[in-house]
Parts: sequence; structure tokens; C-alpha cells
Amino acid sequence: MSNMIDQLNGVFPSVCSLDCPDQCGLLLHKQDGKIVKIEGDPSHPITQGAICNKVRNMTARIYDEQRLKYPLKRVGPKGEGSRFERISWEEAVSTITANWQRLIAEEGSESILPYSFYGNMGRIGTEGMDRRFFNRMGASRLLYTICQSAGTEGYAYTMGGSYGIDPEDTVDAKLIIMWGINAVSTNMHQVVLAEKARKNGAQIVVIDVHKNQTGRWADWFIPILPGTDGALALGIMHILFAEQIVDEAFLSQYTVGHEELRQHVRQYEPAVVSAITGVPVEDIYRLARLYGQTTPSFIRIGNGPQHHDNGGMTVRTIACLPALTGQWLHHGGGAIKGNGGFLDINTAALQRPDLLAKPTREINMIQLGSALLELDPPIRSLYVYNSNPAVVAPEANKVREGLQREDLFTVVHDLFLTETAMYADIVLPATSSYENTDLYKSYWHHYVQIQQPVIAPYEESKANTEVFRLLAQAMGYEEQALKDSDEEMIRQSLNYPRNPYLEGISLEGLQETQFAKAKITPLMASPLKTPSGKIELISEQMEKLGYPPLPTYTSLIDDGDYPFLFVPAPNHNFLNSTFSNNEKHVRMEKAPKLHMNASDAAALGLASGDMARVWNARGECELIVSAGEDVLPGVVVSQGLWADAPGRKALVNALTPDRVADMGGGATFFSGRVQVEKV
Ligand SMILES: Nc1nc2c(c(=O)[nH]1)N[C@H]1C(S)=C(S)[C@@H](COP(=O)(O)OP(=O)(O)OC[C@H]3O[C@@H](n4cnc5c(=O)[nH]c(N)nc54)[C@H](O)[C@@H]3O)O[C@H]1N2
Ligand SMILES: Nc1nc2c(c(=O)[nH]1)N[C@H]1C(S)=C(S)[C@@H](COP(=O)(O)OP(=O)(O)OC[C@H]3O[C@@H](n4cnc5c(=O)[nH]c(N)nc54)[C@H](O)[C@@H]3O)O[C@H]1N2
Ligand code: SF4
Ligand SMILES: [Mo]
Repeated sequence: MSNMIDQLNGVFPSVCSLDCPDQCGLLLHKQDGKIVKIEGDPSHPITQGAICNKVRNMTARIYDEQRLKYPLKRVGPKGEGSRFERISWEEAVSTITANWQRLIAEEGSESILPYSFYGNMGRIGTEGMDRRFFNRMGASRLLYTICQSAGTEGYAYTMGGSYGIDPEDTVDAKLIIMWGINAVSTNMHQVVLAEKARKNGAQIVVIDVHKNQTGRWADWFIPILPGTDGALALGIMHILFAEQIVDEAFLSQYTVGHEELRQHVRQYEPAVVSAITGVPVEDIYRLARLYGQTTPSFIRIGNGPQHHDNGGMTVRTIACLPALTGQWLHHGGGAIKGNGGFLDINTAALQRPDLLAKPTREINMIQLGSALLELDPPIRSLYVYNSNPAVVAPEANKVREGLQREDLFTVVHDLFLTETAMYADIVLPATSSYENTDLYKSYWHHYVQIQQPVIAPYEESKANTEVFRLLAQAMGYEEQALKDSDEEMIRQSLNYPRNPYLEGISLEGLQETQFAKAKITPLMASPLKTPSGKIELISEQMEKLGYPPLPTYTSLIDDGDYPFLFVPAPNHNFLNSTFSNNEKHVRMEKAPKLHMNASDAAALGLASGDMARVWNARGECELIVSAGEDVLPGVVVSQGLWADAPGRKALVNALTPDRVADMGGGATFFSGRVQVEKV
């Protein structure tokens, strides 16, 4: 399969690079050197030939007329409607490095900030040459908090790290709870596996603030008020202990703190929990008994409960549930929040933190706006790649005000002239993942995969690793680590004896087989990575850090005197802001909507189809009302991160808070309050 680029026709294996748990195996069909069709790889055990609509239509994005072809420099004012001129790579690189050298001499290397996320999940392109480069430079360091950090920390207090069950085992579950995950849109192969379980008699419960496509697919949909899931989980525990439907043998052998927890959850009586969550008392009983009496039961914990002020503790709390009924010992029972821990690679070898001479300041990526506007000493240069912060980051108006600063030298490396790129001084064209070599590891299933280039770089575009090698050379950085090839970096990452699950997985092997499953052993067969080695229902570690040691419900932070909680969630046809600028995907998604309860809409004189202005002190946007019974009164839900477009004012992140969640520096996208009125 070496040199697939030169083969003008044929079908070639690939992997989906998007930030999606499914990380599908793909087959790319080429005709005359171009990709003409993308389908799921039937031989991939998870994908089994089926992929989402977004990626089936990905060729429209790869060959979109708007794709960046060569480097650009800005010639108009910063921001919306800016203008750019073509320049050479030489000029782009020398402009960037001349600015950086001057800044480093005058203000120090911490005046430079890299900003990135997982627009492409390839490890060496997102956590490889880039990290080496900025470590060597001594730039300010970004905290990668925008997605799952609060819940990941919370889950780890209970379970010791990102370890759940093998999703392939969930076909054997008899009860599946999708908890705050819109899996039909965001984790479609978990839905496929759940469908198989359902054919064998499993029931599917969905707990969500919005009866979206996933709620409609459920056997039982439980609507809940945003940010109250921790209380519901504690109410379930209350009933499980009170009715003695717990597995005492499991609790004694595999957990610490079950006696303390038993006492502690007495306060979470169903009536109390019902008043907090909006879930009727009889439904809390029904859910607790169903959960207590069904084995194996599986909980898929999504990002919904986590993008709140109390997100870390909420996930930590839900993660305690499977232990109460001993689910972790039953094939198909347990939970998945994330499974990244099993596929840990050698990040020290990949990222080379040793190249950082001394620790530099850390900047939370969800507070980019205030970082740009308020930090002292200031950030003078921003280098953005794999991310579109002008759309995806909270407090978008602050972000854009910061990007507008005339004394900020901004570089954006992307496939498109994104909203963020409109503020750049220099724009660099990026290759698509199908043009690159990279290593992929899922955060849900247990497969490691490889991408080898299938098509030549589009016009003058370059991969992230290539750009950082060029920048390193121009900066005069001599370290071999900044010259390593993509293949060398993959080898270094996989060479990690500390993770026995990866044993036998190598670059050469992946080049042969395209994907390989890690050698996973049952979770309870060896001590967990918690301080006690057991499931920690009580956590001394948390107590030391100032958290309640037992799972505890705390309410959302007061976000001002606005009547509605606003949940701006992802949508079906985009992936975060990716695809929101591609005509085909926008057409499939139609228009940005605001789902609200019919009673709330009526009180405001709004009907479905009306344009509503949604606002708070942070900003405003306009969305089309969809009134009905899909959300509870007092809650409004939007879907999708929409690109800027003429006549559309759908920047939902103009309204979201940049408050930091209780754990992990995490984002609180869903804890904001808003007012709604007719336009
Ligand atoms: N099609 C598509 N797929 C995607 C993405 C995309 O944008 N589009 N994004 C990808 C990324 S980066 C991620 S992190 C994942 C995220 O995917 P998910 O884990 O599904 O997370 P979200 O879509 O953010 O939210 C899931 C659900 O939580 C609900 N929710 C919000 N607040 C609460 C709450 O307090 N309690 C409960 N119970 N539910 C709540 C929302 O209504 C939504 O239905 O999906 C990935 N896959
Ligand atoms: N309101 C609200 N906001 C949210 C969320 C939400 O649920 N609600 N979800 C949050 C979550 S979970 C996440 S993960 C973030 C995601 O935020 P981002 O990571 O910023 O995700 P995208 O919007 O997909 O932007 C990725 C960008 O990377 C570019 N890109 C793709 N491949 C490459 C490459 O190889 N090289 C370079 N240089 N660029 C590339 C794409 O073209 C795209 O412009 O958004 C967060 N924002
Ligand atoms: S976005 Fe997700 S479901 Fe779609 S092809 Fe990629 S990995 Fe598969
Ligand atoms: Mo995410």
C-alpha cells in the first residue's frame, strides 16, 4: 500500500480524523487521482461499513472551491469581511519568524500563545511537532479544557482514569442508559451496538434535557432540568441502598467508602431529588428499580452533564452507580465516559516537555477572550491550528474583541478562511487528513489506526508537522526532535512499555493492517489507578483538594436574572464548526433553531417558525423558534455551531459563559441563562 498517492484509481483504506468517538475505518475511492467517494470500511470491527452522513459527504469539503490554496497575508482591516493577498511560503515563514524573534527579544517567549484543539485527531499533528516546537520556544502553554476535561477529572476520582468497558461488549447489556449524550448524532456506532442489544431484549433509556433524535429513539425518555443529573444519580443510590438492591459482595471487595455513601445518600430522598431535577418521584423509583434489577446494565456518559458549572462532580457521581450493583464484573455491564486511558501512548517522547527550559504560564483555552484582553504581560502573538476559536469558544464577543487588537500578531493554519482566520495577519493552508501521515487512537473504542497519504497535498497546502519543521528551521532551532519525520514520531509514540495494552502495535504492523486492537484485560482484574486501587465512592484525594469527598449535588452558579437556561448543543450534520461552512452540510442541516416549550413560547407570543432574539449581558443571537414538548419549561436548546453568513446571526457562543467548571478547568457552555423575545 505504500505510495497510494501515485495510484490514480482504486480503493484505499483510511481513518476518520474528526473529533468523534467512533473513529471510523474508511475506504476512499479514487478516480483520476481524486477522491470521488468515501464509505465505511466493512472490515473494521466497529465501523462495519457504516459511516455518518457528514463524512459520506466529505468529498464536498475536501474539494470545496473555498478551500485555501496558498499562504495569504491580510491587506484589509481585521475581522469580518477582511481581505487577503497571496504570498509565498517563504514570505509567510519569514514574516512569522521575524515577528516572533522580535517579540522574544523584546517581550519574552511567553508573549506567544499557541491555540489548538482536535480539528484533526491525528496524534503527531496535534500533540507532536507543534508541542515540541512551542516547548523549545518557551511559549505560553494552553490548557486543553474545552471538551471533556471536567468530566474526565471527575470520572478519574471514582475510577482512576479514562477506563470503561469495551463498547463491543455492550451488545450483551440488558439495560442501556444514554446519559446526556446525543448518540444518534455524536456516537452512531454506540447506537448500532445498542440496537443489537435491543434485539436481544435490552431496554434503552435516554436521560436528556432535550428530546432530540436520540430521545425519540429511546424506549423510555426521561427529561431532566439542565445541570441536575448529579441529584438524580444520588436519588437512584438512595433507593438502591434503601431497598437493598445493591451488590454487597462487590462493594466490600472492590470499593472504598460504601458505608459512608450509604449514610450520605439518605438525604437524597426521591421527593427532594424530584424538586431539583424535574423528574417525577414515581419515575425516579421506576428508574432506580429498573437499574437495580437489571444485569448487565450499561451507562454511556455524554458531554451534556459535563458542560456545566458542576460537571466534574456530576460525572464523578454518575460513575459511582455501576459499582453499587456490581456491574463491572458482568460482561457488557459498567459504563463508558471515555476509554482513552487504555490507548495511552508515549506522550513524553511525542511532545518532549524536556525541551521546555523552565515552566511557562498556562492559559485556559476557554478564557481566550479575557486572556487576549486582560493578561499582563500581554499576549502579542497567537498561532491557531486545528481549531476555530472565534466560533467554538465561549464569550465569543470577547474572543473577537481580543482578536481585533491591532498589536496582536495572529497566524491561522486551517483548510478554510474560518471566522478566526478573518482576524489573522498570516493565513496558512492546511492539508486534509487524507493527505497526511498520522496515528489515531479512539477515546471510545480500543483500536489504534494509521493514516497514510492517499492524495497529494491540495495546491500549496502543508501538514501541521511540516509547517512546524519549517518554522523550527527558520527560527534556528537545531534539536533533532524538531527534524524527526512523521514515521519517526509515530514509532516514538508507540514505544511505550508502560502501557502493556499497546504491546505488539507498531508502525510497520499498522502499515500492514491499517488498525489494531489493544490487548485489553478486564478492568477489575487488576488494581485501578485510584490511590486505593479500588473504586473510590469516597475520595481522600478529593478532600485534600477541597472537594466534598463523597458524591454531592451542587446547583449551577447564578448566571443573572434571565428566565431561561440555554443549552447550545452540537448538531447532526456539522462537527463543532467543521462543515458549517460547507454548502452541502448547511443545506442538510437547514437552519439554526431554538427549541422551547410550547407554554413558554405562547407566553412570549412566539410560534414555531418565528425568529427569536436570544440575549443576555454577554451578547445576542437570532434563532428560529421550534415550539413543542421536546424541552421542559424554563429551558431553551439550540443545535450546532453555525458559521458566520450574510443574513444569519447564529453565533450561540456570544451568549455562553467562560466560567470554569468545578474540575479540570472545564467549559460551562450549558450553564448560561438567557432572555428570549420576538424579533
Ligand atoms: N454530529 C456531530 N457529532 C459530534 C460532534 C458534533 O458537533 N456533531 N462533536 C463531537 C465532539 S467534539 C464531542 S465532545 C461529542 C459530544 O457529543 P455528546 O457527548 O453527545 O455531547 P453533547 O452533544 O454536547 O450533548 C449531549 C446531550 O446532552 C444534553 N444535555 C445538555 N445539558 C444536559 C444536562 O445537564 N443533563 C443531561 N442529562 N443532558 C444534557 C444535550 O441536549 C445533548 O442532547 O460529539 C462528537 N461528535
Ligand atoms: N456552544 C457550544 N460550543 C462548543 C461546544 C458545544 O457543545 N456548544 N462543544 C465544544 C467542544 S466539545 C469542542 S471539542 C470544541 C471544538 O472546537 P474546535 O476544535 O475548534 O473544532 P472545529 O470547530 O471543528 O474546528 C476545527 C478546525 O480545525 C481545522 N482543521 C482540520 N484539520 C486540520 C489540520 O490537519 N490542520 C489544521 N491546521 N487545521 C485543521 C478545521 O478546518 C476547523 O476549522 O468546541 C466546543 N464549543
Ligand atoms: S465523524 Fe464519526 S461517525 Fe462520522 S465517519 Fe467520522 S468517526 Fe465515523
Ligand atoms: Mo468535544
